[in-house]
Amino acid sequence: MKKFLAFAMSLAMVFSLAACNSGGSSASNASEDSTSAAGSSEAGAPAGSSGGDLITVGFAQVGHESDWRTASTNSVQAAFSKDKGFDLQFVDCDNNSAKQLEAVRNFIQQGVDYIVIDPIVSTGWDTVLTEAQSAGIPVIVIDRTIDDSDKYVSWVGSEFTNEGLAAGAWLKAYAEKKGIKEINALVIEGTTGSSAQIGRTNGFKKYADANGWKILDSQSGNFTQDGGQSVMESYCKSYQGKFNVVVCQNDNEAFGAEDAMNAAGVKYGIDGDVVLISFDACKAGLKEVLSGKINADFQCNPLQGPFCADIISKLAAGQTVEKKTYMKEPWYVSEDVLTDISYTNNAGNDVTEPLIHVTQDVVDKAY
Ligand code: GYE
Repeated sequence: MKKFLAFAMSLAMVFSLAACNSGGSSASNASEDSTSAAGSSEAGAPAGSSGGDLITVGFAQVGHESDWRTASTNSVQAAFSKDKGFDLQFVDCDNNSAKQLEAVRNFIQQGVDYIVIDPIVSTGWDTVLTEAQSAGIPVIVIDRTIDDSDKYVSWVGSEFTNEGLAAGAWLKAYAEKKGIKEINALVIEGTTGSSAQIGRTNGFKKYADANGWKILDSQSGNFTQDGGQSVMESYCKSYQGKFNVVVCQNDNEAFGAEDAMNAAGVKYGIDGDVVLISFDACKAGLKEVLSGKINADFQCNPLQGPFCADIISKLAAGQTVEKKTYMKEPWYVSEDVLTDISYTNNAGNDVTEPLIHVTQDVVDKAY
C-alpha cells in the first residue's frame, strides 16, 4: 500500500482545501446545505485497489462506555474486515486521552497505511497529527470532532449542537402543549471536553437562555450508566421536589438516572412529574421511550464504519473525498402529541424536522 500513500496524501490535502471552501457534505440535520449525505452514498465498497494487498488501518477508539460505543466498534470492525480488503488494528483507549495519543503514536511507528481516530476530547491533537502528516499517514476522524487542528483528511459524524437544539425545540413545544409553565432542569453531561458534550450542552442551553428556563445544575456523568446514577443520586438529594426536567446526554446515563429516581421515589416519563430527555436512541433507549419512561430521545447515529471505509477506499484509489460527512439522525418521542419541531440549526438555517413516535417496530429496527 505504501506506493499509494504519497499520491493519496497530496490529493487529500488538495481536496481538504477545496472541501473547506465548499462546506463539505451534509445530512438531514446537518449544518450545511450541500446534498451528499451519509446514508445515500456507496459506503462499504471493497477497498480492492492494491492487487490483493490489505490496507492496514489503525483505529484509536474512545473506549467501551456505552451502547453507542459498542455499536460504533461493531460497525468499524465489520466495515474493515479482511475480506473487505483491510487489516484493522483496534485499540480501546478506555476513555483516557493520554492512552489515545499513545495509540496514535504507535500506529505512526508501525507505519500503518491510515489512522482512524474517534477523539475522546476535541483539543490537544495538533502535535500528533503533525507527526502523522510528516510520516505521510492520512488521518480520518470519526464521530467526535477535533477543534485545534485541520491536519486530518476527512471526518464523518454528527452535528451535536443540532442534537441539543432539537432537544430544546422539542421541550419548548412539548411544554406549551402540556401547559408546563416553568422549566427547572437538571443536566447530566457527557465526557467533559468531548465535542458531543460541548455541542449538546450548548444547543440545549441556547433554548434555556432564550426561554427563561432554569438549569439548576449541570454535571458530567461521563457517558456511563454508573456516572448517570451517581450524579442523579446527588441531584435527588440536593434538588428534591425542585426539578421537572432531567436531560441526560446519552441513553446509558438515562438508565442510571432512572435507577436513582426510582430509589428516590421520583416519578418521571409520560405519566410522571419529571420529563426525561436522552440522546443516542440506541435499542435499549428506545425501549424506554416505548414504555414512556424516556419522553424524547435524540438520535446520534453510530453506524459510521462503512462511510469511513468508503473514504479510505477512495483515498487508496486516488479519488477525492469530502472533508465532512454528517450522519442522518431522526428524533424519537414517546407520545403522539407533536408531529414535528422547527428550529434554527447551528448553521443558521430554519428547519422543520419530523418527530418519530416510537413503536415496537421502531425498537426492533434500532441499533
Ligand atoms: O453519545 C455516547 C458515547 O461520541 C457521540 O459517546 C458519541 C457519544 C455517545 O459514549 O453514548
